[in-house]
Amino acid sequence: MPDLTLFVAPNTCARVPTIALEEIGVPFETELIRVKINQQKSPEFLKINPKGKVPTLLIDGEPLTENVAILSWLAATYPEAHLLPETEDPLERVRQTADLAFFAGTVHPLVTRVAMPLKFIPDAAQSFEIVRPMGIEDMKKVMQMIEARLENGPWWYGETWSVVDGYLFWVWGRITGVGFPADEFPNIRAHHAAMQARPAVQRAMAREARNIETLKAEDLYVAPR
Ligand SMILES: N[C@@H](CCC(=O)N[C@@H](CS)C(=O)NCC(=O)O)C(=O)O
Repeated sequence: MPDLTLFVAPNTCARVPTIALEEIGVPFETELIRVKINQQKSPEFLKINPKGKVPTLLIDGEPLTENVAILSWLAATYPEAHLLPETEDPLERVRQTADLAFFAGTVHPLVTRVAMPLKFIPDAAQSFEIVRPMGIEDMKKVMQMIEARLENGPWWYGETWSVVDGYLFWVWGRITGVGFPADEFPNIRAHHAAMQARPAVQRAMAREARNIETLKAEDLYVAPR
């Protein structure tokens, strides 16, 4: 059994592989990165992940980066956890990769615009009055597509839960936490509630809550706003 350590920070997309690991039920450690002091850009961390990002998964001490890769590796290494629907068909398999890539490559950058507009324009008024509202409008179009897909839910793959649902869970929590209008999306709201009821998700969120407490005690917590 490989030794697994996941570098994480609260409220980030590292929540997705944390959920995946909790669903698998394998022992793993999380290593907290202190984003407020840019620990992800420290020389020590850049030796592990030169991109300076979480999540980063150490597998027997060797780093694997990028959510798409981490989640795909976990799904392939622990097939009994059914992180992705079983298939022998190469086309179906890459369609699953496309779904993960959609969240990583299309949805995640929109999350950044909605949730962290100061990354685009350091002026607070412009960030919150221009960048965020424009991001919300673009995000609505993506969420309308997801809302329609979940008509055949409750999950992304219908009756079958997958780690793609973990990705949607992180996105929805992140954007609604900063004012994205949830009312127009009843299927996604139901999806979120169903995710919150999963014991593995509760364990992942409890890990995150402990990390938030650690950061607060060090005065290093950056609350979403
Ligand atoms: N393409 C990467 C993106 C990872 C990413 O953007 N992580 C953010 C947190 S959600 C991060 O580490 N931000 C810190 C920084 O950019 O300094 C993936 O999908 O894993």
